[in-house]
Amino acid sequence: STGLTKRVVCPDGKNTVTNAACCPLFALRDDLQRNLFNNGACNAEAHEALRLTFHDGIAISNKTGNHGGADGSIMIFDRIETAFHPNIGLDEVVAQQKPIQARHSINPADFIQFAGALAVSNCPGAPQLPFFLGRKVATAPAPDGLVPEPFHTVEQILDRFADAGPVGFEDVEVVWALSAHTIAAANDVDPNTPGTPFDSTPAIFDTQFFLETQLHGTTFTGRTGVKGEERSAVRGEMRLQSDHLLARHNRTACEWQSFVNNPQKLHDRFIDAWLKISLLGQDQDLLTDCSDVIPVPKTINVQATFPPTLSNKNVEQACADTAFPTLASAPGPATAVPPVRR
Ligand code: HEB
Ligand code: CA
Repeated sequence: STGLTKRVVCPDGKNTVTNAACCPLFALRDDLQRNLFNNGACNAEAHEALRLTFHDGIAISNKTGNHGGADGSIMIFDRIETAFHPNIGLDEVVAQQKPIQARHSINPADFIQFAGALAVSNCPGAPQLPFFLGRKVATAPAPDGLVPEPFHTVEQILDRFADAGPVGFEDVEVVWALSAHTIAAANDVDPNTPGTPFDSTPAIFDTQFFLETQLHGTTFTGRTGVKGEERSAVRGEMRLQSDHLLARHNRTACEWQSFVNNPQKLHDRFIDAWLKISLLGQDQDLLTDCSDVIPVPKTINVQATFPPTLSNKNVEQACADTAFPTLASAPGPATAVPPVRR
């Protein structure tokens, strides 16, 4: 081997790829960037595209023979699946994405995962996610009950992930996958306060989510007593009960804490966990690696920082093995995190 990868020039005359089968993805990429992601932004639609990859992929169960997974069923049978409670809000996302899928030669299963990988690349600090082309598509909708809910217990959530696919997910992999909530907001948990983010930096793929969920909660941004919600430490932010509990449970707390101020680990593990989700129910060996169509995200150089007025003394230490890292606090008085606007 020469150590060099051969590249082919696509029919468009400007893009090069390692596999010619990936060439049509450039036109799709441009279409998505322009017409869904507001010219390559880490916007609400980008966040939602990532959420959709998870809700399509995770709907597979070892108990019932591993049918489904990342097979596009949530888009093909959208009237059925977007009516499932945990998929609340995804009807709008599918409605936005479907016409774009329809005008390109890509099936819904590949489209969902491609849009998600592209979406993440728009968020500064994110890893470049891999994308594989050639999924087989769903012939039936997924059954209800396979997508985790924010009011589920840690045991329920870990059991569900362990049951997803023939191999399933280990406890630590569930934590890795939840890095996604660093670029996320809730629209429907409390519909009175749409766009309430899970960390103070929903447009940046940083480690603030893991830090901020470990702080003592003091406030609800919207209503009090919403099912699946816990107090957050920062005004304007939402803490899901599931994230709160995973940050504190003895099966997951040390892994959770290990991501705080560790962007390299965040990258490496999120690539692994997300790739696994994106291939659930599929055979990777039958797919074509088109990862080189996904742009390299902008890099960031930030230290994890306690929000203004908060510090190490506000940490609810849950990992028994290792102390929480000592970090600086952002200066000034407490401020509210603004909502993510659509
Ligand atoms: Fe998630 C969001 C839950 C996992 C991604 N989440 C979200 C929400 C909820 C949840 C409730 C909100 C919705 C509304 O809108 O309201 N998750 C959850 C749970 C779990 C999860 C329970 C398990 C534990 N995620 C996850 C994963 C992923 C995700 C794994 C991927 C990978 N999410 C997500 C995102 C978001 C969410 C991206 C955001 C969206 C927006 O922003 O819109
Ligand atoms: Ca963030």
